[in-house]
Amino acid sequence: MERLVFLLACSLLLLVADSTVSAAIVEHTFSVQNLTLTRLCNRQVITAVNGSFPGPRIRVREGDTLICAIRPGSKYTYKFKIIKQEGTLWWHAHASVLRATVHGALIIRPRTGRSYPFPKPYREVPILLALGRGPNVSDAYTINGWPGDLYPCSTNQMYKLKVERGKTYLLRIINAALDNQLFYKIANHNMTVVAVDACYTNRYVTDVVAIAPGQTVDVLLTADQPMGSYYMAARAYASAFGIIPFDTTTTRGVIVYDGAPSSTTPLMPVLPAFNDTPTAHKFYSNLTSLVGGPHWDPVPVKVDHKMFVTIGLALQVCPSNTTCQGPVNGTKLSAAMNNQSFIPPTGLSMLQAFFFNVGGVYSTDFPAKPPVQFDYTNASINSNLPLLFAPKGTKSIKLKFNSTVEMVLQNTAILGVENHPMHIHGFDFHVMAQGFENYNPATDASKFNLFDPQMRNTIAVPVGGWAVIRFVANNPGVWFMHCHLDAHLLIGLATAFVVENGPTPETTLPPPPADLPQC
Ligand SMILES: *[C@@H]1O[C@H](CO)[C@@H](O)[C@H](O)[C@H]1NC(C)=O
Ligand SMILES: *[C@@H]1O[C@H](CO)[C@@H](O)[C@H](O)[C@H]1NC(C)=O
Ligand SMILES: *[C@@H]1O[C@H](CO)[C@@H](O)[C@H](O)[C@H]1NC(C)=O
Ligand SMILES: *[C@@H]1O[C@H](CO)[C@@H](O)[C@H](O)[C@H]1NC(C)=O
Ligand SMILES: *[C@@H]1O[C@H](CO)[C@@H](O)[C@H](O)[C@H]1NC(C)=O
Ligand SMILES: *[C@@H]1O[C@H](CO)[C@@H](O)[C@H](O)[C@H]1NC(C)=O
Ligand SMILES: *[C@@H]1O[C@H](CO)[C@@H](O)[C@H](O)[C@H]1NC(C)=O
Ligand SMILES: *[C@@H]1O[C@H](CO)[C@@H](O)[C@H](O)[C@H]1NC(C)=O
Ligand SMILES: *[C@@H]1O[C@H](CO)[C@@H](O)[C@H](O)[C@H]1NC(C)=O
Ligand SMILES: *[C@@H]1O[C@H](CO)[C@@H](O)[C@H](O)[C@H]1NC(C)=O
Ligand SMILES: [Cu+2]
Repeated sequence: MERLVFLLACSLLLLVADSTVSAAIVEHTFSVQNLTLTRLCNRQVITAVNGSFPGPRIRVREGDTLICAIRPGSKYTYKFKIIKQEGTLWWHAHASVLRATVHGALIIRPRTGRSYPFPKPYREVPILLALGRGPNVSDAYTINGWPGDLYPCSTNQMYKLKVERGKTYLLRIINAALDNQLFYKIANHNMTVVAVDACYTNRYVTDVVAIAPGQTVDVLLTADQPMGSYYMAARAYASAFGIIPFDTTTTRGVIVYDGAPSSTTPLMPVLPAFNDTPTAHKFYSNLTSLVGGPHWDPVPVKVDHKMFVTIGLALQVCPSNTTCQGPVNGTKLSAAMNNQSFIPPTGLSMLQAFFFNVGGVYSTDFPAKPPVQFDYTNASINSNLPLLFAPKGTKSIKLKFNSTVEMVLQNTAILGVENHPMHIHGFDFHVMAQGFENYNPATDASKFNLFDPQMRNTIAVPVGGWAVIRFVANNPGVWFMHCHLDAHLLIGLATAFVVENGPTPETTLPPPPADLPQC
């Protein structure tokens, strides 16, 4: 377990050397152990941190340095500088099988002296949505580790939140499931979204939240309904409904008003249908950023790198002496961006290769557009498509420090359309516009929101559609970009940005910690 690499909160934390620690230093020890749980009528052994599922909640403030040790007394520690603003992130194990259970909330508080740009909530409540068990089609979803009473043997295995009538709560919702986007709803209550992916939004009132793996959504919930109890519930948003099997169960927890008679039967929200793309799209596309709010960045106007990137599935030819029965005989499933299917290097990491200037680990020739143009979202031109067989490689995108990237992410219909939640490490990006079918620069560029586009680190690209993002490459290093559906990440739906150093010490990648474990 020493070699388990924790990717703390995925993105905007910087692994730093000892010399650069700052503000408060928060130390945490993670003890990775087997945990025996009784869930869904069975005793199950899972890998968990500190004997709890989800793992322990970590609280820090903006600017703190977080030091994590895997197992008490371990000589391997990981130091992270919290460069991210206040908000909700999550920490998790890197290996996918472990990530299903080795994860927890990471709550970043405003630094002392700064308040929230919304009314101070009475209490904060993390809502961690996850799988009951992974990594294949799971048995159950869970809310804060509990499946809820719709599952067998689970009447008392339900997350319960007691609230005081009239008070406002900040729910920090995290989707930690490996492969499922989710709809989340609370009976008879609206929610007011105030942040997504730890970026403030204009307040947005909704009765349903759509959330992709890797995303977080912070909502204010006011207990303003009659005394009683109300279910909160989550189930899948399956954009490839009918093509890809998924867990169709529903997890629920209950919100109980303090003083409500214990005999009341909770009200159940009506969840959207699994394939309710209009509801998901409405939520995903209606959000806007809080202009002028803490940590807000204006939209970069001048673009240095324009990229058009297709995202979707592909096939890989199997060696002739193996039996391989993918969607087409003799092949197995793959996934690609611009006809390139990513394989991570097995030896030296890309970041180390970049820092020590070691060649042969990755190349920097990831194409800026697909090799051919075609009707990307037309399902009838499918099996004979030119991008069907994508070569495997470790191709990255080299960026000058401080240059601005604009990337059109275009879903393809190769083997079926699907909403892919694309995640970039190291940067928040502006979501300029999103839509269905093929991106058309002549008509769609005029739809760009140049004033208050939502900022995110994971964009759920509309199924059979596109999204345009912009960001400034002001964070030197090697940053992974990948689909946050684990099944797609594992078969190559990824690439990486290699961002050159800037002119000053603060804009130069620090050396790796001396005690960085060798994998
Ligand atoms: C995990 O448990 C250890 C030992 O009991 C404790 O010192 C540590 O603070 C716990 N870690 C977290 C992150 O809560
Ligand atoms: C944890 O459980 C796995 C599988 O059940 C077993 O192989 C392993 O030895 C256990 N590890 C410890 C430390 O008990
Ligand atoms: C997941 O599914 C794959 C393919 O169907 C199978 O080979 C594998 O054993 C399954 N893993 C688990 C943990 O059930
Ligand atoms: C939720 O908000 C909608 C739209 O603003 C409103 O029509 C509805 O009455 C609200 N519902 C509750 C329970 O407050
Ligand atoms: C919100 O979504 C609906 C449905 O997709 C759309 O008609 C409307 O224009 C959107 N509003 C904003 C402000 O984005
Ligand atoms: C298939 O052929 C390759 C190359 O000749 C060889 O390395 C591999 O062991 C063979 N695999 C099987 C399953 O026979
Ligand atoms: C798949 O291909 C193999 C080898 O070419 C062949 O023996 C087998 O019958 C094929 N299976 C199907 C379902 O077509
Ligand atoms: C999709 O492609 C087929 C085959 O080229 C074509 O006949 C059809 O018109 C296309 N559909 C649309 C909506 O363009
Ligand atoms: C995609 O890559 C494959 C494998 O290298 C190649 O055969 C194919 O021509 C490429 N597609 C296009 C459109 O260039
Ligand atoms: C990055 O670019 C911005 C805007 O073009 C400029 O204001 C800033 O000074 C640049 N930063 C560095 C370190 O070059
Ligand atoms: Cu995907």
